[in-house]
Amino acid sequence: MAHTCLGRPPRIGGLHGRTPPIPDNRLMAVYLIGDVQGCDEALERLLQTIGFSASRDTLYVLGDLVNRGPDSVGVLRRLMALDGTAYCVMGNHDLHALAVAAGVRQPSRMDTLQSLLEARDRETLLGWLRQQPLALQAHGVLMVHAGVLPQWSAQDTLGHAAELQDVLRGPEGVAFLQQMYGNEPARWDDALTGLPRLRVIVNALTRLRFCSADGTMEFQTKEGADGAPAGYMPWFDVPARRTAGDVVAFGHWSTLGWLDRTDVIALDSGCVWGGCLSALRLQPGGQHELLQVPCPPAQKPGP
Ligand SMILES: [Mn+2]
Repeated sequence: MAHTCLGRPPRIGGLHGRTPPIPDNRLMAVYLIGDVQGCDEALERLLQTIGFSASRDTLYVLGDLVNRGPDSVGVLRRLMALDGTAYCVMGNHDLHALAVAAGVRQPSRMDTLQSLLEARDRETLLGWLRQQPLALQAHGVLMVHAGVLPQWSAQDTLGHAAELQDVLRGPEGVAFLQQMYGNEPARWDDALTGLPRLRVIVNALTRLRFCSADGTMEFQTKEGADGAPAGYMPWFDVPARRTAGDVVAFGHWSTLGWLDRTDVIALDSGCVWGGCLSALRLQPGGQHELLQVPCPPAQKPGP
């Protein structure tokens, strides 16, 4: 599965390797960045390419900061150092890293978390990761790692994310990480409580790709949008989903690639697979600007 950068040709540097000087008087910029997955060298190169200034610009990173790539420690240290400038949401790989570090989950064959687990500042890095939210709304964009269920408004999404976040940050956090894994229940119901409720929330926010018209989630299929199994569709194409009037940005879906619609922005362009790491510069009222750097493959697709 060879990936190419899917977006429009970058206007600054990037693929063509020509980086014109960034004028000092440029206005503050807001960027969304897709799945970094431990590719710190690519993240550093992307920040250089966009002329990122910590004193002027703001970054939003859409989850899966760690794992699969070679340098999760570097990514976490870099983003931690950008406190107040970079804002992150957690993805499934971030939660998996917390579960493995807590000793409640075995590492999987493709994990590259060992250097994080052995880092001298591991508790600081993991403690910081555990504090990251699962949804954010800023600059008119609702940000999650994977998806939003059709029954949820933007306000509901933030509320449900906060419920989960409170558990993860609290004394029950490790117990939840242990019980987090599982695909059931597959459908949201306002009446859900306890673990089943948290399961649906975590699965929607960090793993969702396809669901049915009634919001039943499907987790087997990892193909692009046209690979929907019978009766299912990409979550953002469910008719009358309650966030249809919002802008929702997400990552997680490398086979979907880069997508810029008026209602959804998808930014996982497969960095860790040898695709690109993408930044989207938000242009309020105008066309967003996509900036990408190509990445060496850190993983081969598994069987
Ligand atoms: Mn993911």
